Amino acid sequence: MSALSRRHLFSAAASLVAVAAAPRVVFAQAPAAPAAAPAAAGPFTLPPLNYAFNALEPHIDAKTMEIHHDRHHAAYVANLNNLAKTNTQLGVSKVTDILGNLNALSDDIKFAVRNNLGGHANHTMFWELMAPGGGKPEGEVLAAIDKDLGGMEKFQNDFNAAGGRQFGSGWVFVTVAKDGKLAIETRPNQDNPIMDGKRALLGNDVWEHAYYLNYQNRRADYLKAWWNTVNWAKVAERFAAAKAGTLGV
Ligand code: MN3
Repeated sequence: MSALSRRHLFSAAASLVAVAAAPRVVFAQAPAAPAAAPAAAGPFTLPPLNYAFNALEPHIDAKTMEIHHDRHHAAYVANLNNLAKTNTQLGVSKVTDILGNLNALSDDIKFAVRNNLGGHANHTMFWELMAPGGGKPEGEVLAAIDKDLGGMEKFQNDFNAAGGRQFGSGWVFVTVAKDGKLAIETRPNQDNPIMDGKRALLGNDVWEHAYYLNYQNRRADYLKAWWNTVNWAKVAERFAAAKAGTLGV
């Protein structure tokens, strides 16, 4: 081999190394991306958990939290970013506006947006609604629970029963009307009350992926234990925002 071809070979090999190394450099500069679910390029991002995967134990185990957040929720986000490549308005409009007017979407993406943007909204709310240590409702939220839902004990029993009755996958919510009135309502799949002009004050995920590793078929036990994780300070914030008309997802 001549000196010239060796130089060519070396130069070609160096280019290959540079190309192969490029994505790794990008990853190294994005430490916020969870290892199990690299952030897809696009307008939608997976919100980070504000606590460790094991922070809600023994009520929700670390493995369930990790798979639920890093794989299930990440998949909704990745699907949305794929949809946004050819439907750029998706990444521009407010999530609440899109979910509140799904019929404005073209038929070829309506179903996928309903499921994936609904899932993104539901889970974004869900992670924030939980915190280690939980707490107790007080003030205006407690007063509304007493007035509209018959007090904490009846409310929790009715909420758990509604979650238990939801056939297959879905969510159990407390919806809040514009005048602040509360109601317990369920939705199938990843539907969210925004889709029919209401807002969720709080909600629990009763898909099997939310509890099956630890509770298997005992959804009732999961529903009962979940109350130990509820971040009531966040619920109070959502209640005030709902009444002010500024509540996000
Ligand atoms: Mn889920």
